[in-house]
Amino acid sequence: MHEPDKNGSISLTRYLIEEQRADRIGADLRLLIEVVARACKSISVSVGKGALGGVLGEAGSGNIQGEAQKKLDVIANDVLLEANAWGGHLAACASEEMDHSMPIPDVYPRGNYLLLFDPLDGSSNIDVNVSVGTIFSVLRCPDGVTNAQDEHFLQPGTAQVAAGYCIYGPSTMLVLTIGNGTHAFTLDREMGSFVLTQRDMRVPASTKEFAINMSNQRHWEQPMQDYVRDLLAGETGPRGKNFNMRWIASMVADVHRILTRGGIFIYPWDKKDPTKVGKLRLMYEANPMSYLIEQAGGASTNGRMRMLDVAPTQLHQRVPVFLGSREEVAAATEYHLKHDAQA
Ligand code: P6P
Repeated sequence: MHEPDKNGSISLTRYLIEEQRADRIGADLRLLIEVVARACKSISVSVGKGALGGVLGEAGSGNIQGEAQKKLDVIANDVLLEANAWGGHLAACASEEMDHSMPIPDVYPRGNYLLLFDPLDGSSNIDVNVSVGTIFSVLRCPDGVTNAQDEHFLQPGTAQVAAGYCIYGPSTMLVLTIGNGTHAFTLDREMGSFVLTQRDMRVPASTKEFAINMSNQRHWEQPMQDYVRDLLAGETGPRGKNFNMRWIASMVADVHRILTRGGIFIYPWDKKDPTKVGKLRLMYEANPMSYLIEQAGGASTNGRMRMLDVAPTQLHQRVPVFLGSREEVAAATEYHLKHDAQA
C-alpha cells in the first residue's frame, strides 16, 4: 500500500518503487518511466517559456503525416530521443515526428522495451496558448530481436505494459497506467518532482457531455450522423437527456477532462480524405489513451470493436476513435453496429 511521506505526499519515484516491490513492474520499466517523466519536465519548461523562449511558430520542416512541424514538435522529439538513448532500458523508439522507428545507437546498452510517442500532441494550439501534451506507449521488444524495426512495433493495444500522457496546462500533470489503475501526478516545480494527486481516476459510466469537431458533420458516415442527430435532439429525442459540448482540439486536454469528469471523445472517419481511416493515430495516440481510459473504468472503440484489440498493420496508421464514459461509448458504437447489420 502506498503510504504518504511525512509531508503527506507520494512522489512518482516512490509510487513506482512500491509497484516494483509489489512485483507489478520490473526495475527496467520503472527506470524507463522515470526517464520519460524527466523528459516531460524538460518539455514543460520549454512549453512554459512561450514567446520568451523563442520556441513558438513553425520549424520550417514537415513530418510523415504531411503536417508542418512546430519548433516545439522538434524540440520535444529531440528531448525524448536524447533522454532515452543512453538510459539502457529501450531497444528502439518510434515517434509521430519520425518516418520510421529508430533503434537505440550501438554505443549505448539496449533494453527490452519499445517506446512510442507523440512528443507534442495538439501543437497547433501552442501559438494560441492552449494546453498541449506528450503521449507515450510502452511495448515489450519481441524475444530474440536485437535490432528492432517498424514491424516489431505492430502489436495490439492489449500488449502495452505502460501508457501515459503529460499535459502542459495551468499545471503540468503526468497521467500514467502500468496496468494497475490510472493515476495522476502533478509537477511540484519547487521540488522538481511529480507528486501523486489523483489515485485511481474513475470515468463516470454515463455522461451528458460530448467532444466532437462538428464542422466535419457533412463528411461523416450515416450512423455517425444519426448518433449526433439524436445527441442534439436532447431530452425531446430518443436519448431522453440534454447534452453539452466541449472541443479543445487538443486530444490530451479533451481526454484529461473526460478522465476527470466523464464524457465521450469522438474523432470519426470522414470522407474528406477517404484514404485516411480517421485523423488520429493508433499506435501512439489511440492505444495509450484507450489503455488509460479502460484502466479508469471507461471504454474505447473504433466505432465497431474494442480499440485495444485492433491489429495494427502500419506504424503510423490512423483509426476512428470513440472513447470515454463506457455507457456512452457503447451507445455510439451500437449505432454503427446496427447500421452494419442492416447493410
Ligand atoms: P481538428 C491535434 O492536431 C490532434 O491531433 C488532436 O490532439 C486533436 O484531438 C485533433 O487533432 C483536433 O483535430 O480537426 O479538430 O483540428
